[in-house]
This record gives sequence, structure tokens and C-alpha cells, in this order.
Amino acid sequence: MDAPIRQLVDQVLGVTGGRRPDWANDQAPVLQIQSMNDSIYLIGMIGGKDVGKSSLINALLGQSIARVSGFGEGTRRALAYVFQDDSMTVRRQLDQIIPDQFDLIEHTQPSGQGRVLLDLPDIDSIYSEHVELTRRLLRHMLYPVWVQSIEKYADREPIHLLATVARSNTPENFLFVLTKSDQVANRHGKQAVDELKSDFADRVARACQIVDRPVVYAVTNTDSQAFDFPELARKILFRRTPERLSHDREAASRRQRQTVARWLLDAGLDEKLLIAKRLHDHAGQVLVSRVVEPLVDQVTDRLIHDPQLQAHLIEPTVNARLGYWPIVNMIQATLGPVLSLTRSVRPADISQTLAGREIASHLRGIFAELVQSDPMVLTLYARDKLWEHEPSDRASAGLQQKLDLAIQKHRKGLSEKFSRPGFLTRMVAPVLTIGVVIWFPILQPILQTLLQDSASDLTRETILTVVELLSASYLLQSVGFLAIYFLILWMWLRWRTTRRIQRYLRQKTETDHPAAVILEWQDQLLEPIRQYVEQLESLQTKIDEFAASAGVIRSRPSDQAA
Ligand SMILES: Nc1nc2c(ncn2[C@@H]2O[C@H](COP(=O)(O)OP(=O)(O)OP(=O)(O)O)[C@@H](O)[C@H]2O)c(=O)[nH]1
Ligand SMILES: [Mg+2]
Repeated sequence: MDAPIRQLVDQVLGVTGGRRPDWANDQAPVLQIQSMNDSIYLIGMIGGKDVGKSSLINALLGQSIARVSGFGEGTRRALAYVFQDDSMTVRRQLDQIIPDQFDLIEHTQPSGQGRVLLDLPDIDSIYSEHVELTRRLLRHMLYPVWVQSIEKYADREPIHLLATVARSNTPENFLFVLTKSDQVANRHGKQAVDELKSDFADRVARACQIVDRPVVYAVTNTDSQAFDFPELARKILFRRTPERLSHDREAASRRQRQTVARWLLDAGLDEKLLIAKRLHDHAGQVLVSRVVEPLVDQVTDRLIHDPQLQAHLIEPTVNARLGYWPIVNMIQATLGPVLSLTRSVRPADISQTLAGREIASHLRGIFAELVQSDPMVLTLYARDKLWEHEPSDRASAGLQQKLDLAIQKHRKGLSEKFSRPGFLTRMVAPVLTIGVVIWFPILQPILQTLLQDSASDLTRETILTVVELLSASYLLQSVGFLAIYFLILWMWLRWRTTRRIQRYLRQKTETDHPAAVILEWQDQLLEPIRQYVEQLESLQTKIDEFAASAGVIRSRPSDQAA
């Protein structure tokens, strides 16, 4: 299997915790297509004890190269029949796969170039090393010949191995042989052989999970002309061109990919994803209904109705705005702090408790319930066990900090927007302040005297007026008037600025609202589940892409029910 496919399988196993499929094990008899030699191919006899594998090799070659035995251990080493030019390469290859466990016989027939005909030990005897050797070779054998004798054809072991091998190689590359047909034909006639062939073909089709029954060749190794022997010999011995080899390897590779794709689609990831999404939704709903929504309401409500919090937000802006008004700014500087002193507030106080309970305690309750409802939460929140004291306190403190920052930002934003009055106000402000101070007590009485009197009395009257203006009683009267005037002006300006800001605060959009950080905080709390969902989704996408490339279609739930 390719490394990326292997990785995909591992990822799915990591998520589902399922059992590793047989074909994904390192030692499984899975065809290693990538490591195959381009021009050399293995054809090996795979079958149970004494079925006639060695006899079949001899009969095919018309000479006795393999040792035949009706009892005892039988064939225990692999025997490779190789064209002489290929022998070096084949020896090197076999040395890597089954070191010291093979013999090599060279021949000089060019028609056998590239082909390695293998006689192998049985796959069902008491000798475990026999099976091991054959399984190892199967990892490199493009063309296994499945040999069964007529008396043993219903044995389960060979069929089981066939089923495993057929997951990584296509049955089109296989040949199926029933040996010792002479024994049945002699006793029950030729028709009995045909019936057994047909039944064997059914079993093979089931094992390989194919619809069409494969061809089964009935032979007797003692007569190379009887039954299907001549046709079988042609099928085994014909020379595979490079094109044919690459076609057959491609077919095997497709089969492997289909096997993996089907397994991936059936691995239960859809269900995991569904459960994870439900968990995410459920956790979100619980958090929203029990903490987030009430908290947003609480913060919003206090932003609008709590005079202390409002003063905290608005006071700096009022200060800055009134700074543009001469004299009024002095009153603000003197009296403003006195007002705001009574209104000191810690903004974080507004989110420490909810319905008389600490936020952290709400969190602990919610996450303890989530753990109960889905143990997956234990894994996802392994680093942030929100059902425990320390992590939930930390999460709650994080929210306080966020809100503090948001309110500070809010305060700054207001100040940026409102602290500088418009051009007209800045023009009018000196007139309404300094102008008033000069006009009413000084300029207006002098001008009045100047305009009332005739030119001859001008100097004297004017001087008299100035003297009057400087009298103690007049000064007191003027200061009294101005004090009242400026106090009223200060109060009016404060009221006007405050009202404007409050009006603005009421129509503020939600994203600017300090309470928006509570939603952000909620997302953060749900992050582990969201990441898990994302991980599953991306795995799902990869699987779907892989399945599509392998030509395997996901069966819908209705199909499965059918
Ligand atoms: N009647 C009959 N006997 C056969 C046939 N093929 C093999 N035999 C006999 O079956 C016995 C086993 O034959 P082998 O060729 O050694 O069988 P094998 O599968 O190589 O056996 P192991 O290497 O031990 O697994 C021998 O006595 C053969 O003579 C056949 O087609 N017909
Ligand atoms: Mg043998």
C-alpha cells in the first residue's frame, strides 16, 4: 500500500478506534506493487498439502524438477524455475524475500523470459513455516495459481487465504485449478467433475466478492492431455508482454484501492461526524441558554441602565468636550472629579456572577453534564477540563479580562467620536464664555454711557462709569451673575453631551457592543469540539475523494437498509 493510503487508514483508525483490517498489517499477504520488478513476474502454486502442486509444475514443464511426495513434510523450500538471463535478478530478489529458503533452476527457453515459475510449500499443514514462506512470496506474486485437489476442494483454509489475497490483487490475475480429477472421473464419471468445478467456482466467487464465476481448470497431473490441462498450460505459460504486465499490475492496484475505499467508507466515520456535530450543537445550545444569553442581557442592561457604569464610560468624553469651553472647563475641572468620585466602578463586576452564582460554577455544571452525555468530551477537553475548578476559574477570568478590555475600548471609542465638538461650537464657545465676561459687566455699561451722553460730558461720565464698575457692590453683583450664568452653562453642556452619547449608545450596532466578546468567549469554549468536527470533515472529504478516484460509490443509508 502507498504511504498516503496507509496514513489515511491510520487516521481513520485513530478516530474510530476500530480494528485494523487484515490487509493493513505489515505481514499481510498484500501485493507490494510499487516494489515489483518491471520485467520479472512470479507465477506460484498456492494450495493445501498434497494437492499436487509439485506434480503440476512437473507436468507443465514436461520434466521432473520438483519433488513429489505422497506423505511426510512434502515441499518445504520454494523452487524457482527461471530463464538463465533472469537468474541473477531473481536470486537477488528472492534473497530479500525468503533468504536461504529457495532453490533456483535455470532454463534456456527464451519463451520463459521474465517468468518465474514457483513450486511452493503447502498453506494448511502443521508446518507453520510453510505457510509463512508462501505468504511472504504472495506479497510479490502477481499471478498466484490456486491449486486444490478434488478431494480437498471444500477446505476452508485455502479459501480464507484466497479471500485475503483477493483484496489486494484482482481475481483476473488468478488461475483456479482442481487436480486429481481422474479420481472422481474414474468413480463417478466426467459429469461429476463438472459439478465439482461449478461448485468450486461458486465458492471462489464468494471469497473474491465477484459477481461472475471464474473459470476453473480441472486437470490430472498424470495426463497432460486430459481434461482442461492443455488450456491451463497455455494460460500459465504464455509470455506476458511489458504492456500486459503493466495492465495486470494496474488492475491489481485498482483492486487494492477499491478494497481500501470500501473499508474507509464503511469505517463508521459518517456516524462519528454526525455525533460530533450533534455534540457541538448541543454544547452550544446549553452554553447559550444557560450562560451566554443571560450574561449578554445582563451586560447590555447595565450598559444602558446602570448610572455608575455609564458615568465610567461617558465622563472622560464629557471632560474632553468641555475642555473646548473656556471658564466652563475650569468648573468641570473643579466639580467634575467630585461627581465622578461617587461613581467609581469596576467594569468586571458586571460579569462575575449570574443568577447569584459564579460564572465558573455555571461552566463546571454544564461541562460535567456534557461529559456525562458524551465521554468524547473527556478526550477533547483533556487539556482544559472545564468541569474542574482551576480550568473553569481560568475560563471565567478570561471572560472578565475580555470584558474589561472591551469596555475600555468602548470608552476610548466614545471619546474619539465625541470629545471634539464641531467647528461652529468651537467658534461660539469663546463668545458665550469670554464674550459674556467682557460684555455684561464691562463693555455693555461703558458703551451705554458713551452712547447716551453728549460729546462735552464724555470724558467725565465715562470715567464715572468706570469708577462705578470698579465699586465693590457692582463687582459682587457681576460675579454673582456670572457665577450663576456659568454654572447653568456648565450643567447644560454636560447634560447635552451626556444625552448625545447615551442616545448613540442605544443605537450601537451589535459588533461594537462590549457584550460581543461574550460570544467570542463562547466560541473559544467550544473550540475543541469544533476542531474535532473539522478534523472529521476533512478526513471525510479525503475519503470521498479517494473513493471517487477508486471508482467506489458511497452507498446511501436506504441502499444499506435494502
Ligand atoms: N491421481 C492423482 N494423483 C496425483 C495428482 N497430482 C498429484 N498426485 C499425487 O498426490 C501426491 C502429492 O503430490 P505432490 O505433487 O507432491 O503434492 P504437493 O501439493 O506438492 O504436496 P506438498 O508439497 O507436500 O504440499 C503424490 O503422491 C502425487 O503422485 C493427480 O492429478 N492425480
Ligand atoms: Mg510439493
